[in-house]
Amino acid sequence: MDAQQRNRGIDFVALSKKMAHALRHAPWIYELELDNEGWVPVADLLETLRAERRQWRDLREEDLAELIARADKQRYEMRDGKIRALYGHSLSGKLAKIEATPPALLYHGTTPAVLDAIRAHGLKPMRRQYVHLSVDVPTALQVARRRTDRAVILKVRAAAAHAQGIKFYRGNDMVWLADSVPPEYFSP
Ligand code: HQG
Repeated sequence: MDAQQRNRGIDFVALSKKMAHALRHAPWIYELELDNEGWVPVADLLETLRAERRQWRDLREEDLAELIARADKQRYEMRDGKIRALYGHSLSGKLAKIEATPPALLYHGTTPAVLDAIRAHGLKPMRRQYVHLSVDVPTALQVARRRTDRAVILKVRAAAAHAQGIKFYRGNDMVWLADSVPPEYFSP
C-alpha cells in the first residue's frame, strides 16, 4: 500500500501548502480569523478545506494529525481543538511570541544574490514577520536549496546577539525566529 492509499487519496503536500496559505499568509480568504497567537479552531479550518477540493470533502481532524505527524518539517501544531502554524507568517498583524534564549550559534541558509545586502544591512524578515534561523547546517542547507543550488550558510552568534538585547523566539525544534539580526553577529 502506498502513501496515497493509506491516506484515502489525500495529497498531503497540496494540503500542507493550502494550510500554510490559510494559517500563515491569507486567513481572510478562507474566512478564518487567527487569534493573537495564530490559532484557529480546527473545525473552522476543516470546514474551509473540505470545500476546497473534492478529495478533501471528508477531511477529518485525524487526517490533519497524520499530516503533522508524517511531515518532513514541524510546521503546524494542533491541540485543544485548535491549530496554528509555528512559523512563516506574513500577516501584517504581528503574532504574540514568547521570547526565549537561543543556542549559542544558529545558521541561516540563503542565496549568493542577496549575500552583499545581508552583510551590509543584516538579516531582515523581508516578507515575513520574523527572520528564520536554523539550529544546524543541514537544516540551513535545506532552507537555502529551496532557492538555489549554490547555498550560502551564515553562522549567527545568537547567544551574543541575545545578550545584547536582540530578541529571539522558538519556532520549532529546528527553527528559531528573530526580529532582525545585525551584521556584527555573523561569524566569519
Ligand atoms: C533573504 C521555509 C536581502 C533571506 C524555510 C531569504 C524556513 C535578505 C529571503 C522558512 C535580507 C527571505 C523561512 C536582506 C534576509 N536583504 N535579502 N537584508 N535579509 N534576506 O522565505 O529564511 O518549508 O521569507 O536570506 O524552511 O528562506 O515554508 O525566508 O533568502 O524555515 O515550512 O530574504 O520557510 O519553511 O525568504 O525561509 P523567506 P527563509 P517552510
